[in-house]
Amino acid sequence: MSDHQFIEAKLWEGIVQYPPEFVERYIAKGYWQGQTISQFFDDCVQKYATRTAIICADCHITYAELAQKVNLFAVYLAQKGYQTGDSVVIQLPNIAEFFIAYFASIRIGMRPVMSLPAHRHAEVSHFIGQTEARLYICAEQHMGFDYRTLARECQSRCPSLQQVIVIGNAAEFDAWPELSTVANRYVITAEITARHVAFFQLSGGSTGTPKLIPRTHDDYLYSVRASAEICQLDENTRMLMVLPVAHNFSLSSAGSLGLFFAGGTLVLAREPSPGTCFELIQTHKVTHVALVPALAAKWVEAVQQGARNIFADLEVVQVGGARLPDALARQLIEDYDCCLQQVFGMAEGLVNYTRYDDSVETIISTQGSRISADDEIKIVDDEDQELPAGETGHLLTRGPYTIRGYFKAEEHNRKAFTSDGFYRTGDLVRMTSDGNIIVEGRSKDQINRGGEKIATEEVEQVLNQHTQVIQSALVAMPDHMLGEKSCAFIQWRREAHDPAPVRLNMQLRQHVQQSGLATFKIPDHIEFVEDMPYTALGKIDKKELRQRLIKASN
Ligand code: AMP
Ligand code: DBH
Repeated sequence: MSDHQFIEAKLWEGIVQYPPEFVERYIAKGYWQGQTISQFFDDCVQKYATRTAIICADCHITYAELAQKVNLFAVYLAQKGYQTGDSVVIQLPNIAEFFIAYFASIRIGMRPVMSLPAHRHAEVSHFIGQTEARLYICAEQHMGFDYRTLARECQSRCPSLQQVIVIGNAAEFDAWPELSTVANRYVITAEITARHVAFFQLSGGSTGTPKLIPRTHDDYLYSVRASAEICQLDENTRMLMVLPVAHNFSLSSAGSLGLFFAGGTLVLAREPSPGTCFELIQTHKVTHVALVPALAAKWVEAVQQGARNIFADLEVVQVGGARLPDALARQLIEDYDCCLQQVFGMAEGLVNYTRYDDSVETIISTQGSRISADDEIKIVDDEDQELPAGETGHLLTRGPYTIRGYFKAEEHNRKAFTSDGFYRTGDLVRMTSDGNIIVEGRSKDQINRGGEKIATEEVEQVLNQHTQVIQSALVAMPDHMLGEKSCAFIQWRREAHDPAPVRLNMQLRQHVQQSGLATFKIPDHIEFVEDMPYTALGKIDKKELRQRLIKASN
């Protein structure tokens, strides 16, 4: 096999490709333009060179300066011996280095994995293991957590990992390189096409481990360009980035990439508190911000308590990631003069937006309509039969920027996709006569904790490993701020030296934390039960458990 064939084979390993007839169609319709993310970035830089791309703390970076840094970091990576097809896990807070690392690694054909700051060693080592990542890039600390401890854990578990780059005090690891000392050489752009996988997004998923989502240059950039247009971003847009930069919403709906496409300025917030963010909005005359409902509720609370009504200052406030309660939507629009846009999306692909010229009622009560006329949407019953218009059912989708399979997950893919390539979103929705989607619930076994997704099975597996747990069931518990929190029902084993459930309660939380799962996966509440309720099929009846919680909260 030649070198080229070898790399080609490696690039497609574990990836489900789009069937040829769809490739042809998406190209013919102009959705897939054959542009790589590196070429896209170069175009942005050429168009907007002297404009400010990023504001991070006191640092203002123009597009040209960003390009220079990206180029130097790409040279550094190439000199370290990284090659096309190598993976890198990037786990950074909202700082400019995220974009340098992202664009530079893509430039040399590496495939970044978009880890979130909340992930811990269980998730990060899984990402490294799945992609055989050679490099992990993190910050020394963020929100009181020391990522070097996480790096040590991953190093001991992941044989593929060769280098860790730490921004800040690197301890025994490599410091982020002083880019001014890197020789300014021309990097040979990787020989990849726009059809190749550019990077891996992540999904909350609903089974064991978070799933890796392979996104190609072509499909991702289509969603970015189309989103920038729908959101009407331009050179005067000043977008505050509050949610984690790596999240699909933040990156592409329309997000930072949409913003760069339009030539606007990105203002990075290190943390999402109203104190920090309201000041940034005022200082930098921010026009756009994207929030999850829980954060929107927190900001409303701050305004109610006397903070300036920031919602009226902004041109657009996007809310997505979890169902925005109609009442909060109405409050934002009617009481706070907010120009609201609902966004219902998924890292697997499909994104829906309410449009600026939709009626107020549409914006309040729906999650918007699809980006593309070629986003195929089916609403089906339990037997995959399409339902009559207006009825609630399972949302299936296929389209020019929706994946055909998770990375290296053959078995899971058979369940998560239909045989003709529709992605089973796990969302229960209905569609209004004018094509807007209303999210009514979900059929996947997942908890949406203020936009952070918890696959219940992943946490249950960990809980079940505790010696005093006979079995466990994690279910959603209504919460007025986060929408949902998690409650673990535990059937427990009484032992001779029985610690009271109070102690066991604490032990179980510690147990989940020590297993290295993201902190948001630690159960918010634990209920001890003598036995579980069962369905007719003998499975734990989670519906009944959820109902108990709702009853208890009334
Ligand atoms: P993920 O697959 O992890 O990227 O998460 C995407 C999921 O988040 C969707 O399938 C929905 O369950 C949920 N989601 C995202 N946006 C919204 C929204 N605006 N309303 C309700 N649920 C949402
Ligand atoms: O929740 C999500 O994953 C999400 C929400 C809004 C998303 O991926 C997106 C927009 O692109």
